[in-house]
Amino acid sequence: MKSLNEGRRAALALLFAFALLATGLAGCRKEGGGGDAAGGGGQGGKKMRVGFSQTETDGPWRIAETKSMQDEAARRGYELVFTNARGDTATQVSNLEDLIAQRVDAIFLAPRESKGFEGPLQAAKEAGIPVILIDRELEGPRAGEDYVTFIGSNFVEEGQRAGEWLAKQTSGKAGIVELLGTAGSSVANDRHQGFADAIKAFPDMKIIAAQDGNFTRAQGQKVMESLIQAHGRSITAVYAHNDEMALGAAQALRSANMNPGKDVLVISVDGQKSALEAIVKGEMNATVECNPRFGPIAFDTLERFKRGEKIKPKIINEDRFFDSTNAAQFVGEAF
Ligand code: GYE
Repeated sequence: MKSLNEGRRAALALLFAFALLATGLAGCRKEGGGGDAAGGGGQGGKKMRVGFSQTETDGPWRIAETKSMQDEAARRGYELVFTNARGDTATQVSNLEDLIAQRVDAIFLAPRESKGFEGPLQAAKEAGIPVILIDRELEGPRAGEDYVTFIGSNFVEEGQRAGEWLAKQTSGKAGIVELLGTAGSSVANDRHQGFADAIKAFPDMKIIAAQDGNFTRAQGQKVMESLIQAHGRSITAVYAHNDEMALGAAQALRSANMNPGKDVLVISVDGQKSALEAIVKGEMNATVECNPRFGPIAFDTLERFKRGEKIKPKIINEDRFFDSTNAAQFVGEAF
């Protein structure tokens, strides 16, 4: 009996010691400023450090994406280590190597191109750093194996919606200039594919020329100027893979006295404020939304992953469609 009592006492003492330790730890966490509720508090109260590898910072879409990630990190008490690849895939690979060497707790990656990231993904895996893809996809590496998941839009569907809209507006007859996004990006491939599929059934819808405008306004304008020289009035529609290129093309059309929005229909993707304004003015016709505000869903997903929840291989954003019927209504909330 005696020895049993002694055993009980020892067990109680142990429990008490654990309880003390637990309250002590909880106190520590609060001091760290993060804590479980905020999500940013790591073990021992340290702020979680999360890397964000951005492709470039040009244009409203990238600016809105970066801001959304920074705002959400701050709101939840994370430290966001931001890197900018300045539109160069090799730079982005070395940015990732730096983030891994710094031992960040997780990485959000917006990959410029769909290939060439096998090395850093492998290194991240070996270092035990989870990687979440946002906004663009990779070809080859597998979700749940080489990275956690992809969060973004369905780019094939965006292209399809643009193609279907144009087919309807033109009753299946158009001479189309297609301005392509960054060569080698999953977005450019998929937005082209979806559009091509949608117009396939219309023999009088022809892509007269498809050229790389690298998602920038300046390049969109320049490419459009030379295509106007080459094809003139046989161009009746422009499909641009993003609004910036569409706005550049609209400028080139105006300079050539070809009315964008009227003589030449202009449709693109993104839904940025200046595009919606152009639609309201009748200088552009429509844009398929591609939401750049990744912060909340990106951090939610990271926190779910950290809690051990099962994460789907793809998390697809719902996108809207803007044209003259609703652009004015949404211009205020656009980026
Ligand atoms: O449409 C474009 C940006 O990767 C989905 O890249 C993104 C695209 C977006 O530069 O404007």
